[in-house]
Amino acid sequence: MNRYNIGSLIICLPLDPISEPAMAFWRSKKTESTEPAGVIAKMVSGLQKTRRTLNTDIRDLFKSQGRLVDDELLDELFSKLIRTDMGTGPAEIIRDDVARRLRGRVVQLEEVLETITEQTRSMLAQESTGLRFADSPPTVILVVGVNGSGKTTSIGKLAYHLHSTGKKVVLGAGDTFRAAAVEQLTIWAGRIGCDIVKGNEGADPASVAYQTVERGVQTGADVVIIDTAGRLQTQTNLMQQLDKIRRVVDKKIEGAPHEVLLVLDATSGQNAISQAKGFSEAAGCTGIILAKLDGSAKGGVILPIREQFDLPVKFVGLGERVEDIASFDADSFASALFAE
Ligand SMILES: Nc1nc2c(ncn2[C@@H]2O[C@H](COP(=O)(O)OP(=O)(O)OP(=O)(O)O)[C@@H](O)[C@H]2O)c(=O)[nH]1
Ligand SMILES: [Mg+2]
Repeated sequence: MNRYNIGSLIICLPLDPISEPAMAFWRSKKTESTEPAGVIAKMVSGLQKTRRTLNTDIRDLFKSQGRLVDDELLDELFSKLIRTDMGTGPAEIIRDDVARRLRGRVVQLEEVLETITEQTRSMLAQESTGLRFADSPPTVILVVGVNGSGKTTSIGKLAYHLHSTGKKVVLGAGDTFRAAAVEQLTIWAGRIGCDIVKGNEGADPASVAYQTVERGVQTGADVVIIDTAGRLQTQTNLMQQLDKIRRVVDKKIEGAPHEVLLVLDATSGQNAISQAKGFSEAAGCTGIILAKLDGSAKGGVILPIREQFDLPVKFVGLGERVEDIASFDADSFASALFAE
């Protein structure tokens, strides 16, 4: 049986300090939420920069006595929305929804925010979140993306949380281009206390991947996570290398890898979209980790990603510490984006 949810893994996360107004928003708007408080709090905290841009901008459009929703306001709202890198498509959908519901009325900021949040929530909704675990362990996860997007750090954070919920994890240092990459993953493995399989510098990444899965099987691991070197989606030979890794892993366990997670850097804004385009098919991606949301004022980029690709966002990266990862939840995300 497939299990899709690792929500419990997140519950144990320590909370970041959250501003009282932000939490008050949650208490008033999200009383129906079934999400653990940890996820909500982390989203609110991680989306601080994006929210600050949006809120200051949108708030500026309203006077204390409210404002008439007319073409002028709708145009201004549109230009504020696209500053978060959500792109024109989603910004148009949100603007048109506000027009449909509120045009011709004098409204307060809160009412517009509520409408926008609701629309964003439905645009972000996705069927599956969490990891897709194999019917019988080990579950094999391959992690891919461009240079510096946050692959190795995301692996460390994910492994830490899986490990802390009692899962036995083996890491594979499949980035054999640089000795430093192997070292970086080795440090994470040491910190977590999990097993790691390394090849020599320059070794075939596919053979490291194979050995890692083999180790996972031999040691009764629950999850095997394989790191890969950063590459551009346009580098055909390197994209083929990912294909080889997948084939080799499938030879060891039929149906593996069970997840191919594409790590996108939220600070790269619209570039993240071309990366998703290039990787999603060529690398057979099954989901996205959107890293560095905490450092980005462009968290809105998640909307075109959800709109254009049939790929669920599985996790969001919210910092560099081991606990700075949260499973993606559309409700929490949308509300955190527009929280006051
Ligand atoms: N603020 C913040 N920084 C992050 C996050 N994830 C990764 N980083 C930082 O981004 C930088 C690159 O992260 P890596 O994990 O090394 O990225 P990578 O994709 O493995 O890089 P290559 O292996 O060189 O392709 C590091 O300085 C990380 O600490 C995040 O969620 N938030
Ligand atoms: Mg790396």
